[in-house]
Amino acid sequence: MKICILLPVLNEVTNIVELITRIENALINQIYIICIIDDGSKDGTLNLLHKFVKEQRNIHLIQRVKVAYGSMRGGALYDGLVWSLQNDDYDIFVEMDGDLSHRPEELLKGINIIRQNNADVAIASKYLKGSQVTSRPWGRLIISRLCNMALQCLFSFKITDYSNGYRFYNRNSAELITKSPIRYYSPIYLTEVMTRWLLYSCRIQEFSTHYVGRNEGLSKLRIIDLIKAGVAVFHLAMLYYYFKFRLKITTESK
Ligand SMILES: Nc1nc2c(ncn2[C@@H]2O[C@H](COP(=O)(O)OP(=O)(O)OP(=O)(O)O)[C@@H](O)[C@H]2O)c(=O)[nH]1
Ligand SMILES: [Mg+2]
Repeated sequence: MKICILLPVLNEVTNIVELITRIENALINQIYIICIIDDGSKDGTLNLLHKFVKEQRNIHLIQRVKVAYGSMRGGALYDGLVWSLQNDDYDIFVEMDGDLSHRPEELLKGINIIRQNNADVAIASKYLKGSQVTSRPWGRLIISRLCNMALQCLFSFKITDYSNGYRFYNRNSAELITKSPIRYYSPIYLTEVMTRWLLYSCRIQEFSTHYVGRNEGLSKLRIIDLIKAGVAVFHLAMLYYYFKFRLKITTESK
């Protein structure tokens, strides 16, 4: 089975070499590509990435231009996904961050859930028994916990972690993302995609993870991202219940 890892990066010079090396070590004997989407890093990340591409490591680099002030991580993931769906017959898609928060050593754990068809979507959840979160400031821990509780109330209690971007899914679930327009290309993209998977009754399985808070490099998350996310969540909830209602009507009238 062919695996495509979608990796959005912006100014991750201190992390990228270690991350790629650890991914390569974790995926020995697997058929995979790392699709890196950079939005104009200015700290030397791009030089390193060009070097990797020249060395013919399993890397495809997409270079975009950052057009918004806030984080465009969602848009980067989306563009990487569109490229991967159009350019090869990948079976398993992985989303992960470029700041070493998501440990490459857990890649096979998520990949095998999809490979064995135990689920359509697998999520590394920070909030399961057995999970661990280290090096994360208290403030971020509390915000993340509260946001997830609110999202559980709005959408589904089946999911414990809506905000961790360490996710694995099969081709059908990938195609659901590009099937109709996405409204948010900011970090709330993760929640929008999750609502779509819930709407289409994808089989979602979470597994325990060790999340390591960012040690190196600067966070790209701005206060504006949090404000935008708060408004977006209510918009997404309205859309979710509207489409859920429409799907129910269509199914019942068949
Ligand atoms: N291409 C692209 N990548 C981005 C952008 N913003 C963030 N990223 C990347 O997306 C991933 C997640 O971003 P982070 O800044 O770590 O966000 P976070 O994990 O919510 O916040 P921290 O707790 O500070 O780590 C990292 O690999 C970033 O480099 C962006 O605008 N464009
Ligand atoms: Mg991070």
